[in-house]
Amino acid sequence: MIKSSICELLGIEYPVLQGGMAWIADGRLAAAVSNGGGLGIIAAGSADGAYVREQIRKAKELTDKPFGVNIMLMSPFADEVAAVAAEERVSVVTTGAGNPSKYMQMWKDAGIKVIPVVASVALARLMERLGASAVIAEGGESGGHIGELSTMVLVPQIADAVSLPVIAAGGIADGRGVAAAFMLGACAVQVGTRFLAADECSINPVYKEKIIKAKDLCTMVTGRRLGHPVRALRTNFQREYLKLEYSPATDEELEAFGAGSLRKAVVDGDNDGGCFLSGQAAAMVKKVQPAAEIVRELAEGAEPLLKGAGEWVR
Ligand code: TUI
Repeated sequence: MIKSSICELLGIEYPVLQGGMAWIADGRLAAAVSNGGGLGIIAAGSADGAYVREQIRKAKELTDKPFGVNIMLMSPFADEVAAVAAEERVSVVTTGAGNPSKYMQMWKDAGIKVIPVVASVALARLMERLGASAVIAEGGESGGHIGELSTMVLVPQIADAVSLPVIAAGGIADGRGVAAAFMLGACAVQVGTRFLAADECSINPVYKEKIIKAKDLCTMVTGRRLGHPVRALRTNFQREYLKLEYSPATDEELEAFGAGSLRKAVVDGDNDGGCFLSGQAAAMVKKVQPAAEIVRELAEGAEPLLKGAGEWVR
């Protein structure tokens, strides 16, 4: 059984967090992951406070285990959702796509453990100074909004820079990834893409099938021109978006082209107008299965590898 300081800190059985996937990670998925011994996380994405409160209450009905809420800091509703998380006194808040400094004191006053996603050493250091409980070092293999560095180089640098527990994310989809993350200095992992194929993940079946069928080169990054690089499955829509980025189209035209595309993927499974966010690990996701089974396979898959690591030393 893999145990680390994160298990005691968060009150969970396995050192596995589910990523806060916008439009996707709802109360149902979060509760299923938490019931499976990991930490489920509800994603606020660009939703308003009422939606997030509803999902928190749903999760509370479905589990008595701890779970978290992810605040996407570029959201126009970030202030509102940050307050809802504090009012509802969720166990954990994770943040993404920005610097959460202005909310830290409010969350800490509510007794919430704050775990920001960081994509740089500087932000990790700042978060430690402001009282974060841990940080998530998320590499560019991840789906959705990404930073510059890959998991392999980001995790050890963050682990060297702070004395907080470090949670590795980006490209982790099986026990090998978990074991590797521990070797890089992490004491837990955050996994998104593999949970897209959880039974309890309510995305359109078309999306799940695309993940299961994905091959190694099936993701690509768009959005660099507007300063928000995003990794998604390589579809005709993504190719068209990329073409537009390198055309004389205005920023407004570009934004209009992408508007609503996350919803179209998640809700409608719209092959032509949807943006199917996915990490590079999609090719390692082989089947749809219960979330609890995914949590267990991730943790138990790492055990023999970590135990057997001595084999390399003479
Ligand atoms: O946030 C994510 N992944 C996301 S958010 C999202 S919703 C979205 N919708 C439309 C356009 C863009 C996003 C989909 N996927 N992951 C966490 C993450 N945070 N990755 C990278 C970062 C990050 C990057 C820079 C965090 C902080 C940062 O620095 C901010 C600063 O001011 O220092």
